[in-house]
Amino acid sequence: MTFTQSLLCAGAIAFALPAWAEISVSDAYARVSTAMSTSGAAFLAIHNSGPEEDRLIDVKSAIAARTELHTHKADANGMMQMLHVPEGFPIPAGGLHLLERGGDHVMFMGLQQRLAHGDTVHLTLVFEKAGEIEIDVPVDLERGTVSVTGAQMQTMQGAPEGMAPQHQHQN
Ligand SMILES: [Cu+2]
Repeated sequence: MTFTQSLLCAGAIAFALPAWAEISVSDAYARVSTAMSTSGAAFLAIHNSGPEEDRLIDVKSAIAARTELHTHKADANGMMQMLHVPEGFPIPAGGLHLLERGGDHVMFMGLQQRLAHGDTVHLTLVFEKAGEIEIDVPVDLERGTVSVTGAQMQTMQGAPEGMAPQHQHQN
């Protein structure tokens, strides 16, 4: 056993599992609607195996002027609009929260590089309790819309004209 492994074992015995170890991310991918897009989005599933709720409160990346937590909401006319959600999203104890097409998502605004299929986006997720978790997100332009909310959004929205141009990304 190495010195580092000994330290890790000692830590695990002395303390309860730290909050960062209870948060995990799966199925992350990012996309842009066209090769020339100046904005894009990332989607992922966040799992919380701990006994307490946590909250995704911010997100950071170096690839865009602004990286924000967004959601979609229907306005009075049934048009889907994207909104910045500064308070973030709760990750329930022993549960998961999905960031998915047509729903909550990570938004890249003012992309400083073109994103192509197969590229990797480095993303920092900031949690209230778990702190910062860094992940590498593959750009996947071939992923279809499979979620129920995504399908509903397509139906309600009809055409993508409902979105402000600087906000537009394909869902
Ligand atoms: Cu958005």
